Amino acid sequence: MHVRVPLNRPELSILPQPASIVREEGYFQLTQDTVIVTDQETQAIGTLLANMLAPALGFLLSVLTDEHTHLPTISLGIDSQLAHLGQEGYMLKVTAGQATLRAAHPAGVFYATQTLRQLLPVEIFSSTPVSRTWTIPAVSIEDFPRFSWRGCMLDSARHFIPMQEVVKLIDVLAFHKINVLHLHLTDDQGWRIEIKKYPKLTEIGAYRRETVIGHARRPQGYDSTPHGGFYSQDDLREIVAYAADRFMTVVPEIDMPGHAQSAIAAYPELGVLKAPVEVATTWGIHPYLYNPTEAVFQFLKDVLSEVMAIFPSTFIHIGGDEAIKDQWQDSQQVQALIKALKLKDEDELQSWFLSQIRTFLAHNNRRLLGWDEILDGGLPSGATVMSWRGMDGGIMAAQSHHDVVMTPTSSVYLDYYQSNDPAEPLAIGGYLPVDKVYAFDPTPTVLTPEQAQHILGAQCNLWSEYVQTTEHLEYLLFPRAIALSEVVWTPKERLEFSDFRGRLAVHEARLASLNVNFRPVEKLDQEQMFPARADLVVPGGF
Ligand code: TNX
Repeated sequence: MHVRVPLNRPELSILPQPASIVREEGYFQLTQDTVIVTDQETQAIGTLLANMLAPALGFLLSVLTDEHTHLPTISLGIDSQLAHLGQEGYMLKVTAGQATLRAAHPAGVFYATQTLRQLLPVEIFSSTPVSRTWTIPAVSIEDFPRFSWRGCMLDSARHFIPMQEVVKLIDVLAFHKINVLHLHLTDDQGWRIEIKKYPKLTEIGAYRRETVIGHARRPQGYDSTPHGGFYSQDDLREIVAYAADRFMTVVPEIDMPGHAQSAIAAYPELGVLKAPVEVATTWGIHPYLYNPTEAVFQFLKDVLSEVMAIFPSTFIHIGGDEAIKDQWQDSQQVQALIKALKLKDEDELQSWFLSQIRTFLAHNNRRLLGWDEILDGGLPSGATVMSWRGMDGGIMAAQSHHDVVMTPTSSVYLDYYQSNDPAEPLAIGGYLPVDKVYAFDPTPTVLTPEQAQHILGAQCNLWSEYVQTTEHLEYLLFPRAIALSEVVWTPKERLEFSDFRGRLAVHEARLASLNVNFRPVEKLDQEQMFPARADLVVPGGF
């Protein structure tokens, strides 16, 4: 008998909500006798599942590739018949006798295991053994994502995010079926990636003398405390491999031609002024730009070569944002170049600059991705746009047949305040409560169906100017990144905030067991008590 159940039934609190889920009768019991049976392509996923369940179970389930077992099984496998569910879709059927996880591709089987974890009692997330009966409700699930780009950006440049936190967040984000981790690795306040050919990038560029205290628009002095750190190439390879095992791509960002002060602090000859400058100690837009010369292009190509050797991602993010052009305007040599190239202005020079980089990346079979300022002065051919200053840049790009990732400040900037509560920790500004993230639709209605195909998906961005601890980082991420995960995974017609809220209330016990800090959902009820704060102005390019 098939029963359509209310979506927010606690035992079926799955985040993000699957495309279709039907509760069947009965339960599967997971015991010491249960075995995980896999085929060759899903063996690693089976092992990962066994390892994820082991701490709470207190025993490690065996992973076998022998199909003729008589034991109760969790069966993982590839089934080409499920090609209609796409690259990442899956089927999960649980009966009293067996849990069957199938997909046309391994990514789908991985996502089925993440759903399975959420069907188990919440104690399964405990890091120490819990003695209880482990039941899984009988269900039929067919599930697939709405978008192929389901991302989250972490800013390791403004405040360094330690290795173990990055690894922890990969686990938590993959658990919510996020499949892109965008790492913002370079900025005015710090260079965070080891480059062997240019050791000073990290020797000098990875450290700043001190940091502004309080909000940069209302500074309260400087803290006289050095801040810094960087990832070695081995660290980054470990991050890439860890993410790949969880079907997540790590997209590196090397910002140019602006947000380059830490690189210029390390090698002043890269800059327009050639004068020494230190790694920035305050936030906001800084004027230091790379000089558009052959030597600087060589430097950038050398850096990108090392980046590409670490990151297999097809997309390489080159920033392109907030490059105010004062230094290019004031430089005779740059102005002469603009003339010689018969360009109209500095915006066209930026477009020309990025076209050089685009060509280099294309020779290496990579694609250039940049913030929407790369539209200024003409979009380099084949470039993909990350639309952050609203949706318009993304709309323009999609209309001219370029791929787009939507990431507008108004819907997905997790550095914004999530509440008007005066007790909230200092943030950059803005107001982005979780329900506003949830209401975000990455596909603008003005696009034709063909143009809408260019919307690869969306991501949330967590800029870290005001984020000094991992607890704070997680507090800003959760639950808003989970709301985003549902926006980009679940079919639009299945999205309903009150239902999400109900499931989230159950889910919080899982997050707590996973040692993840989050803003409790019950606090949402208090929100109307707080008057709108005048200081939560939209920061806009701060
Ligand atoms: C704008 S979003 C920036 C970042 C800041 C952020 C703060 C983007 C491409 N550039 O450099 O950290 O605002 O919200």
